[in-house]
Amino acid sequence: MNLSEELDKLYVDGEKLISSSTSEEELDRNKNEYLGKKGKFTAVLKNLATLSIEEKKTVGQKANELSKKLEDFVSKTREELKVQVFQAQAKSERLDSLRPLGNPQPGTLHPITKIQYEIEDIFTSMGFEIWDGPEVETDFNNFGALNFTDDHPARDMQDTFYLSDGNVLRTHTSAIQVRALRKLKPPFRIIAPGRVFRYEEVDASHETSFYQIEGMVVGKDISAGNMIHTMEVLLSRIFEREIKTRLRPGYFPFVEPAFELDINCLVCGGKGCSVCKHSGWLELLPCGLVHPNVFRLNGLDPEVWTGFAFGLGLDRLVMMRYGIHDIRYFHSGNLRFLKQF
Ligand code: FA5
Repeated sequence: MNLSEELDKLYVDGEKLISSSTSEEELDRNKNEYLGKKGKFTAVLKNLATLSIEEKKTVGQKANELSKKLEDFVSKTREELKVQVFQAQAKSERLDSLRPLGNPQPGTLHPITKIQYEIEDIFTSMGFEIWDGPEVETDFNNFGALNFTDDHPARDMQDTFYLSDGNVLRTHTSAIQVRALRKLKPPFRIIAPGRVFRYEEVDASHETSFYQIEGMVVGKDISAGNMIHTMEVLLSRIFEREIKTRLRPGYFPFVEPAFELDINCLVCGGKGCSVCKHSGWLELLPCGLVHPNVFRLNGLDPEVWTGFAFGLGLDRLVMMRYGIHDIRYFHSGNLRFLKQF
């Protein structure tokens, strides 16, 4: 066999081996056997030295053509292999959208969210609008506009997280009263649920971050009687049973007179426990008639307008509703706790 015939045979054998490859790795190995530095084509070309100049030219050209042709064949085979691998993968990994999921773990609403939604429904059915405000508030909206003067001792009633820019993490949802008073034209009724923050020592009924629902009604001739009636409607609809409450005088710079509405502890039935600090009663719903200074500070005439406001402690209400004996469960992320609701 002369060199030219040898090249023809090499090509045919090479093509055969290459087309038998079943993976890209195998293809690379087979390609190397023929076209690599130590491959069979290179070996043949080393024998060119033994030929005449004329033959060198024709055989050299042929060797170049055939090795180029084999390169093309390798590329074509590589593309075909890719398609085959993809098709096999697509077949074995097919998504069956109708296959049952096995053991799905659906989420549930957090008990605080659930009761918040219930309270929103109760109040919207009484014609209240739902308001919102930011958790980072100005000192003025959180305190100043609510009749807390700069040196007012009541500022210390709520231990405040101050931010370096002079703003505060709101200590109560009463800051949203201010926003409503400045935006809405009376008469109006709003509730404003939200998260509030205080630098407090944590125990069974105190958290550093908890939830309140603010309520405010502004109109003409609004009385303490209207306020107490609204509180009673709320509590009877939330608890769906007879509950004992008591009204005590309270103190807040933004309402006058101010009241504390306490609820007979439903965790211990009034006998005394860690939630009610063994008193049988729990502070739940401070409220009062809007102080004339609050109207003045927010651009309304106290000779014309009257109103009441309240600030419900939502976490504590939820504790009473479900008999939860420690407020720290709410932020615990404990699934066994959360799945009960
Ligand atoms: C206030 O925050 C007033 N802004 C409420 C108010 C609004 C009064 C409108 C009058 C008119 P107080 O600091 O008492 O008040 O908090 C209100 C309620 O939030 C409490 O009755 C209690 O239920 C709840 N609360 C207070 N501190 C905490 C705490 N650290 N953890 C959980 N709940 C709390």
